[in-house]
Amino acid sequence: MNTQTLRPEVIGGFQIPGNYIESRPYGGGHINDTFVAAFSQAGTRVRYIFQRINDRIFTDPAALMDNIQRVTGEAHRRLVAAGVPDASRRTLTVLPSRDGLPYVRDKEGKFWRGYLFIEGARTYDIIQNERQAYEAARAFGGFQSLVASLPGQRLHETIPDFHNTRSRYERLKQAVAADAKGRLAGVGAEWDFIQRRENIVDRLLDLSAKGEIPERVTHNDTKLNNVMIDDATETGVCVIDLDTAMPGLALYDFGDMVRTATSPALEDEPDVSKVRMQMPMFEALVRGYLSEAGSFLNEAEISHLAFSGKLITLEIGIRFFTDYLEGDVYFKTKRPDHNLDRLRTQLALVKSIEEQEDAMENLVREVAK
Ligand code: ADP
Ligand code: GN1
Ligand code: MG
Repeated sequence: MNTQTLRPEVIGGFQIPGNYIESRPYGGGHINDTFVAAFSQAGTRVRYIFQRINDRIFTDPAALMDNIQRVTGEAHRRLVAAGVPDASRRTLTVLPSRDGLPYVRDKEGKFWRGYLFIEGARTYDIIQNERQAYEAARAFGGFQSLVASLPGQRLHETIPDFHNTRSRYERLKQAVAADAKGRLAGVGAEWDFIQRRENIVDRLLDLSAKGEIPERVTHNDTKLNNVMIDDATETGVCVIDLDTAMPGLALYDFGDMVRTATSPALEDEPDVSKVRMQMPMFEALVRGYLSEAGSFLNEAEISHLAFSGKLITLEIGIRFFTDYLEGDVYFKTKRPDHNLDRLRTQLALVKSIEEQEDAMENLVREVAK
């Protein structure tokens, strides 16, 4: 639940024509507080999204919004240049404040941003069919393609070492050693499972250090529910949640799609027997992603697509585990063992991927030919 409300002083700080009608909390993200607000513009009801940026997690919200403005501005320019008629529905549009800034600050100094509301589309927490998997992956690949040659300085790192799996592992080790909430006794099997896989945490970092896989502008949070799917055409219309759009590896983005769009179970499903990597969904992800990204990815990237799914699933499992041991201070939780349930689904998915990894790799080779 949002603990915040959207106050008039915040709404009034944005340049929006017409009259404010109403607002309510919206969406189910783990980090920010999101609201939808309706305005009357000469009799037409128009909606906007407002978000309070979590400044405990994003310590430099102005730099973050600078990234988002640059990325969405570039995407919009490229879409218009390509003759796409509905460019403002294909990328987020940041609302300017009355001072011309990409955010408004409230009385407590908290940062709020506004976006045009993408109408006629929605996000999904569970993948419904192969078509959706294809479309979601195509949209995230398309996003990488749109920002591939972003002009100007390197983007700010809004969270340093965000996908540094080694440092995520080391932080978990510290949380295990501290066992601040006395929770370790109940999760020994999970800790063993992760320790047995320490040998994979450096693999992409090593390839990157050797220059075999390049740094790119990536999204870094390519959950299925961060892409809006059109209600009528079922195409992936717009990639959202750009807080972590920054320098990264293309494989982090593909890996998080495998994590969130191949299993028929929710990320926090308490019954882990429902969790599994479904090959038809994986195939659709590979085809959709390569339809956009195939032209710029190198061979090392393509040959690690299957591996990236396993790695990122393990990495996010490590993060849920760390948060569980530290007392649920990072991810929003709705029940006492919420992070534990999340941890267990991730490990079940890693296991399912391992059981099918050879077949996944063969499939990538076939499709990439
Ligand atoms: P979080 O970082 O908390 O996950 P998101 O940016 O993903 O927040 O937004 C939460 C939800 O709000 C999304 O899943 C989506 O349903 C909705 N949403 C976000 N931005 C828009 C938008 N511009 N238009 C319509 N819906 C949006
Ligand atoms: C968070 O904001 P949201 O819910 O899209 C998290 C991601 C995790 C994800 C796990 C900034 O994403 O890194 O993969 O939860 N975002 C941040 O569901 O930490
Ligand atoms: Mg989100």
